[in-house]
Amino acid sequence: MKSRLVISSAVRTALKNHEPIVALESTILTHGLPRPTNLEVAQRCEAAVKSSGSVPATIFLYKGKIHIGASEEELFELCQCDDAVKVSRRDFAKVLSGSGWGGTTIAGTVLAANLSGIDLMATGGLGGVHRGAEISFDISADLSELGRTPVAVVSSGVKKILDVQKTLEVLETQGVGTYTIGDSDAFPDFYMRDSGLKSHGGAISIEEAGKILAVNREVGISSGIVFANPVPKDSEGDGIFISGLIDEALLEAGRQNITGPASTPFILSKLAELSGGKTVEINVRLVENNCLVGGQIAKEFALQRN
Ligand code: PSU
Ligand code: MN
Repeated sequence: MKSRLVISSAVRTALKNHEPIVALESTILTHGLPRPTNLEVAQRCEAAVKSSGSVPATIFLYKGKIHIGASEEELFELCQCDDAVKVSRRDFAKVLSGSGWGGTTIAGTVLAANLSGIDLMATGGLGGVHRGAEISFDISADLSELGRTPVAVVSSGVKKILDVQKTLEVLETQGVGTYTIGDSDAFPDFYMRDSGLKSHGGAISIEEAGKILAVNREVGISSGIVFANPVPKDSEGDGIFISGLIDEALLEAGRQNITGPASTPFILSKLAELSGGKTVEINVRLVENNCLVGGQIAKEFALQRN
C-alpha cells in the first residue's frame, strides 16, 4: 500500500511533527473551474492555507500513485491536462492501475487524506443529493464517503444546484455532523450565506470546530464532519438572479440528457456562461476563504490533539 502513496516532503515533515495540515481536492481544478482560473485558484488556495500557518496538501492521482502534496510543476500540469478522470472511491483502482491523471472529488480526497493521516480538507462546495434524486438516484459519493471516513470538510455548504434539504437528511443518516462557522446557524448554499435551512450543530467558532474534530477523532467515531463556512458577505451572490440561472442550467442539462458524474461539471460551466463569469468569481472568493479558515481550524485541532 505504502508504495502507492507519494507524500511530498513538506507534508511528510508536517505529519512527522504533528503540524496542522489541510488537504485540498483536485476535481475542482480538473472539472470544476475553467482554465486558466483553475491554476490561479490552486495557487491561491495553497497560499491561503500557508498564510494561516498550516501546510497545504493538494491530492491527485498520477502514474499509478496517490499524490499527497503537489509541487508547482505538478499543479501546473494537472491544471493543463485534458484527460483527467474525476475520482471518487469507486474510481481509485481503475485509475491507479493505469498511468493517467485523476482529479480527486471531495469523496476521493477524504479517502486519500485518511490513508495518509490527514484529518481535515477544504474546498468550495460539498456534493450532495441532486434535484430529482427520487427518480435518478443521483446522490454524490461525497455523502457516503463522509459517512465512513473520519475527515472534516470545510465548504460553503452545498450548492444550490442540488437539493439542499435532502442532502442534510442524508448527512444525518450517514452520521455526519453539520456546523456553521460564525454567529449564525444558517446552513449556506454556496452562493448565499443562508439556504433557509439550519446546520444541526448550530453556529460555532473556529476554536470550537478544532475541538469538535479532536473529540471526534479521540472517541474513534468513524464518520466525518461538515464545517460550513458561508461565503464572505461582500461576495454573496444575488439569490433571485442565481436561482433563475440555475433553473435554466438544469433545464439545459435535462435537454442534453447530461447525467451522473458529468452532471455537476456541466451545470457549473453552464452557470459560468449564463452569469458572464459571476458564479466563477464567487466560487474563487469563497474557496480561498475556506482554505484560510480550514488552516485556522487545522491549527486549533493540532493544539487540542498534541
Ligand atoms: N461543487 C462545486 N464545485 C465542484 C464540485 C462540487 O461547487 O467542483 C466537485 C467536487 O469535487 C465534489 C464533486 O466532490 O464535484 C461532486 O460530484 P458528484 O455530484 O458527481 O459526486
Ligand atoms: Mn452523481
